[in-house]
Amino acid sequence: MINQKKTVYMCFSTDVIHGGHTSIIQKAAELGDLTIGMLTDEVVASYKRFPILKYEERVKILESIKGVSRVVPQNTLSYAENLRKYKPDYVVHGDDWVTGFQKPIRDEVIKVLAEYGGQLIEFPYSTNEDYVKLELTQRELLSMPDIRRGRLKKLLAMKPLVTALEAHSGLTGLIVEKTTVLEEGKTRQFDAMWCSSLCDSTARGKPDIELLNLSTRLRTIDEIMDVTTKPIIVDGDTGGQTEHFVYNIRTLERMGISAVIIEDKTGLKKNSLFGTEVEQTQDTIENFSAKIAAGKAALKTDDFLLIARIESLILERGMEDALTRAFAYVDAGADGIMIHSRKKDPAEIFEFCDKFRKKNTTTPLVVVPTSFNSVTEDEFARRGVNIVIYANHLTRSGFPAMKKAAETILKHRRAKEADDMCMSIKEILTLIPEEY
Ligand code: SPV
Ligand code: MG
Repeated sequence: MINQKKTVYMCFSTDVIHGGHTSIIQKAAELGDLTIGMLTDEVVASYKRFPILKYEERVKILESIKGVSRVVPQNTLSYAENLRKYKPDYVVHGDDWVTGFQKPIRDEVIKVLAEYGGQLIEFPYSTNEDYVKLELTQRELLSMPDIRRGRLKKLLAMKPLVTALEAHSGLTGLIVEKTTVLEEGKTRQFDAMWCSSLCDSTARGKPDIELLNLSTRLRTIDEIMDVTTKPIIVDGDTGGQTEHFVYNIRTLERMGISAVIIEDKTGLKKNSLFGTEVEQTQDTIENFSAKIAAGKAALKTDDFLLIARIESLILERGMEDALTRAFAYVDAGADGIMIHSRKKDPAEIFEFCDKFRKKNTTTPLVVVPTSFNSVTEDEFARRGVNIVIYANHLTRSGFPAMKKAAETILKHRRAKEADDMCMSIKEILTLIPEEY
């Protein structure tokens, strides 16, 4: 019997409504007046996948479903805030969260409901193959160039700070795509992938001196794109000759990459983390600005970002030079500025950010904290940084592990002793599930 006095709460994130959703909504509505907590775009993007439809659109869809009284925002995966605010008699959910990564969320719901005598009602979760296929189709859609490309820009508008982790193969791409941690009712994932020149070169056993040609770099990127949906930022080295760069930037844009970062060096490029230990030449402001302007003019969409990377601090040319270049590159059309440093102490990075932000409050700022790695993301955000790139950590963590396994087998002349260092055969066989 319908009991209008009771109140019911459910949480939704979905942008693809199917019969499974409407059927649980009907069951919930039979228990009383139904409020839906709709997860905001930022939460959905950090726990599941980037929402195809924006929050406002998803709210409109849910509001139009029979049995839904109102839709309110839910700002975290945790229900606690909304439960304490609305004090529903019942929370309704499928029983699929009894185990798995949502279990802590469920435990907290039970605890908060107990504070005022509310009740959790769980209905059996039915997996319908068609619904699973529908979700897979949405994911595939997210990997399509036109949809993937604009996502970095959207994320920058949605979040104060976007994080990217290095990927140099399909497998490392999957790690960036899928790694999730749940902490205090919040999930965290990396927002984007960084296709590093250092890591792509290293994976191929080559030095990071702009030796890999574009076709080789594109092969890696294509391999990553094939199995992921997150936006990709490409390390474009110096961008090469301007006459070539105008073609190459269009290729990157057409592939569905979201941004390229080019550095203001010229001649034989060496990795920045060598600093002044090796000979490196910085481009003139005029030349590099002309390259930026030409690159921007070649683009066909508004979605793709051309980010200019300043090497003045790396090459010890001073703060004034770095700032002068930053403002010149923005004037030339750069969509973002990356400031690099190889000092452990973040003082010069902070000084640059503070001084840049005094004059420019909008252009996205990018940092690569390989050396100044003690700074937290919150601190970077406070300094006005918008993108943090962890540029080489899968390569640097994977290589020592592989080397150790190789040495252990050699030493013992058998593989038994290396087994503890390895994932099980069962795990490796099922690590990549067949999806077709
Ligand atoms: C890369 O990852 O290739 C970079 C960043 O360009 S750095 O290695 O710090 O120069
Ligand atoms: Mg590089």
